[in-house]
Amino acid sequence: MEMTFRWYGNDDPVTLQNIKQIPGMKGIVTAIYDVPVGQVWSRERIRQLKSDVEQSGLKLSVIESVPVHEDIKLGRPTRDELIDNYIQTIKNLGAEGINVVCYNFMPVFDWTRTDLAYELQDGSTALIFEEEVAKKMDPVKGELSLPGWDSSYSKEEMKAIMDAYSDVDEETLWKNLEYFIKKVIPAAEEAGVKMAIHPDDPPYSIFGLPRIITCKENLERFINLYDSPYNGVTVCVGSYASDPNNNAVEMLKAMLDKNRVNFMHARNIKLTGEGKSFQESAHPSEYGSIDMYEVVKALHDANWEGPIRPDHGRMIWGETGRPGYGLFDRALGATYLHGLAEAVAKNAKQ
Ligand code: DNO
Repeated sequence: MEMTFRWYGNDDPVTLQNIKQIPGMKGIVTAIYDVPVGQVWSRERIRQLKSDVEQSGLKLSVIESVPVHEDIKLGRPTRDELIDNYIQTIKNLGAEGINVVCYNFMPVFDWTRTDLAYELQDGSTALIFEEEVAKKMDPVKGELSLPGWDSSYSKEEMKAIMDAYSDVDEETLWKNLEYFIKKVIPAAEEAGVKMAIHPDDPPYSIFGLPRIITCKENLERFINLYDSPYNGVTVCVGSYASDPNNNAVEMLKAMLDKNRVNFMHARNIKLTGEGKSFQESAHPSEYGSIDMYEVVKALHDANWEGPIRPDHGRMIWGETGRPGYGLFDRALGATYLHGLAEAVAKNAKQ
């Protein structure tokens, strides 16, 4: 595995030098954040990003994300032009030597939590999701402030986009995803860029919106939309495990068997036992519901060599910053994963 770390660009309070100093760190996961969704990323901008990263001695390993315009997810007539732009961005990334792109197909909201700074017993704060609280939230009333979605929607725009989705059920979303995949993957193959769809987080419908990248069966359906290793997945074990019906390790193994794991997100969550509610926890197995040893072992047993990153961290030691994306707890997560990998590899040789 190649250990990587997400970096939000030159405005990120976590610097490339901070990241470089984390033991075992090899690569950066980042994106161009100021090109509006739907427009082409120029080769020049990609080259600039790559050179910024490489100056730190790290590699630009993964783009997370090239976002998919809502019109594509909605299947609107404008989608063809937007898909052409998407393909051009993928070609430009490939031409600049970038080989993995993470994206998602979640309507309107990316990852969603009900509290971004819930105080755990040890005084650290974590991201949590409480099913009952989420059920009472109404995005149209402007009640949400979440890190993963575009807060630039005005109240009216939010209402319009939520209304637009009232006609889109899961099957329609599948059709729109298939349309996108069948155009994008052949171009990605040619460009040498492995696509890696991120799970819906949490992996079930929220606010009445359809969500489809959610469970083992749907992952199988997804990879069968287009049979190619370039049509792969990001296995985010924390996202999948937040549905108590999922076995994230089994899902990972199934995707490894099919050679479709193009990117790994490794973080832990603790199901609280109240429906689908969960709290994000420190990475080690003893704090959460996921056995991280089994995750790393599955990757080792499959001789998997792709990029992996620790995912959300808690806020510890007084750090403030972007929810889930501070330096300290993610760095601890990375060294923990690195340690597990060394132990699993050495043990296998004995
Ligand atoms: C959350 C992230 C997601 C992910 C996108 C991929 O922390 O894992 O926001 O980047 O869903 O498109």
